[in-house]
Order: sequence, then C-alpha cells, then structure tokens
Amino acid sequence: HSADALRTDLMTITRFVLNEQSKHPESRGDFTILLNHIVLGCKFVCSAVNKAGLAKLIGLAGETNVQGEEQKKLDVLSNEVFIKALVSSGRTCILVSEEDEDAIIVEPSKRGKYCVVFDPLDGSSNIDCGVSIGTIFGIYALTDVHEPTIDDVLLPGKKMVAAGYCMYGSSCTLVLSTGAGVHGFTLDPSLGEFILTHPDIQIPKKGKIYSVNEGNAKNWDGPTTAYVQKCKFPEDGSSPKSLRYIGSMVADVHRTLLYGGIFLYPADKKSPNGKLRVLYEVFPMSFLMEQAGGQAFTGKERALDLVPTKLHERSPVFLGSYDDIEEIKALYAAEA
Ligand code: AHM
Ligand code: MG
Repeated sequence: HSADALRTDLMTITRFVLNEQSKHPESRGDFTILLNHIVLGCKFVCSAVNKAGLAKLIGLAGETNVQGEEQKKLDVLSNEVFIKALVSSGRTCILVSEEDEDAIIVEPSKRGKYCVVFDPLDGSSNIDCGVSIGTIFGIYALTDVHEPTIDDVLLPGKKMVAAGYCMYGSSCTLVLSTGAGVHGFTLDPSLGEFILTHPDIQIPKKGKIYSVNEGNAKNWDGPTTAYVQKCKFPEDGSSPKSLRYIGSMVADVHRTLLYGGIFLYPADKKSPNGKLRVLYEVFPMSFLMEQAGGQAFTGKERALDLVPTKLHERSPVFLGSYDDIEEIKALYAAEA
C-alpha cells in the first residue's frame, strides 16, 4: 500500500543531504556532519520553545528560580546551544551570532572549513505570546587553509554555500538550500527526525499578500510609500493585496515562500538602514528566495551582491515573488 510505503521510506534530512553529496565526488561528508549538528541545535531549541510556557523557561536573563539556579532566557539558551553544537561538529572555524558582539574564532583543534552566521532565536519578542519564532543561518566555506578572520564572513551573500531557517511554530519546519533549490523538512516528534515534506519549493511568480510594519509609514521614503499605496489601491484593475504581518521574520518569510507575495523591511527616516541584519537575516532569506525563483532587493541592488563591512550591519530588504519585486525595483529606478 502506498501509505505503508510512505511510512517506511522516509526521506530524512540526513539522507537527503547524503544524496546531494554523492553528486560531488570530491566531498568528504563534512557538510553532512555540520548540518547534523545544526539539526541537533534546532531540535533542542524546538523542545525548549515548546516547553517554555510550562517550564517557566521564559523570564529575564539572570533571574533565579526557586532552586536558586539561574534561569536563562530562551534566546540566551539558544545561542549557547548553537555555539556548542557548531563548535563540537569540528567543521567550523568562525561563528557570528546575533547575540554576540564579536565573532567567535573556533579553537584550532576543533576547526573545519565552514563559517556559520546565525540568529539563534529570531523574533524573540514574540515568545511570551506563543507566536512562531525561528533560527536563521547562513554558511560560507574557506577556499584555502588559513587563520580565520572576520574577512572570511564579510562577503556578499551570493558566496554562501548554504542557508536556511528552522521555524518553531505549530510544527517545527526546517527550510534549507545548498544552492540546488529549496527544500522543506518537518520534524516528526515521534521519530525525532526531520522528514522531507516540501521538496523543491517554488515561490509563486506573483503574490496576493504584502507584509510590512505599516506603523513606520510616516517615515518611509517615496518608493516604499508608492509601492504600499499600489498594494492597496492598484491602478491596473487588479485586486488589492492582503496584508499579513506577524513581526517574526521566519514566519513572515515562510508564508511568503509558500504563498507568494512580498515581505519588506524598508529604510525609514529613523532607521536609514532598516532593521534587519545583513549577515544572518537578510542574506540567508535572500539566498532562499532566489533559490525558490523569487528575488531579493535592498532598494539599491540585488541583496546578495551587497558587501557587508561590519558583522552586525543592517540593510533595507524587499523579498518575495519575482514579479512583485520587479515592481518595487521599477519604483526605485524611477526615483534614481
Ligand atoms: P530581533 O532579531 O530583535 O528578534 O528582531 C528581528 C525581528 C524580525 O523577526 C522581524 O521581521 C522584525 O524584527 C520585526 O520588526 P518590527 O517589530 O519593527 O516590525
Ligand atoms: Mg533577529
């Protein structure tokens, strides 16, 4: 029976990545090992997020519980989990986390060639009300053996070898691209395995949803203002777009990937570079968008062409369906 076949021939994320790897005879399994450690971090954080309300894991960092033990806020805990998982993989040399001001240079005995940039728990202001949050990551690889420095990660997003996110929502979903399309895996909690549930995700060419924090509208620039006006009052006879904004990037981008449309965090007068961070928010999501057939734009250029000069640099970003991004690009081009 086909149902039996589905249950017993599961495409786990490890099997999937091993399959991909077998297409590259020179590869020695390092990426598979690294990914396994990232997956372990995601499972750990997923379980902590699910228990948060119950176990009183939430609270101010540094607060102590009745046993006098220090309680960790979930974002602090997630950061520690990912750093330990990445270092112990033996396949990384430099790590950049949203939670740490400086890059972490891995000690020589544990080094490998991969450089990982990540936001261990994005959207953490949403934890207390149970809204979906997630981990975002991007991976670069050294091309020769040398002492790692931040220059190894201050590279345009198009140089990433892989990017992905894990969303802790009604189910735990990991979306990954190694440069050959975008694939989604859902955690089967009974097996503790991520199973391929969304092979080869393609974003619809045009969408019906726009996603932005409109509370900032008073400070937007001309093209962003004109674009959002067009979403609400289209002049070409098409229907207005629906507005969806969760305020949790992973959830807003995940919906955009699956349903199409546009997600924007533009510049405004108060934040001329927008809010989102280039290395571990804008780049990984832009990488996934392009791999799924969409586009990502900064208001000036293709997002993946941007060359960051600081670890925690910010950039405006417009990402989503191909046709929707063409429209915003045209508005910026008209202004220039
Ligand atoms: P964080 O890294 O402090 O959690 O902030 C990033 C989050 C994103 O998940 C989300 O897209 C954005 O901030 C929402 O910002 P705003 O509340 O300004 O709309
Ligand atoms: Mg963040």
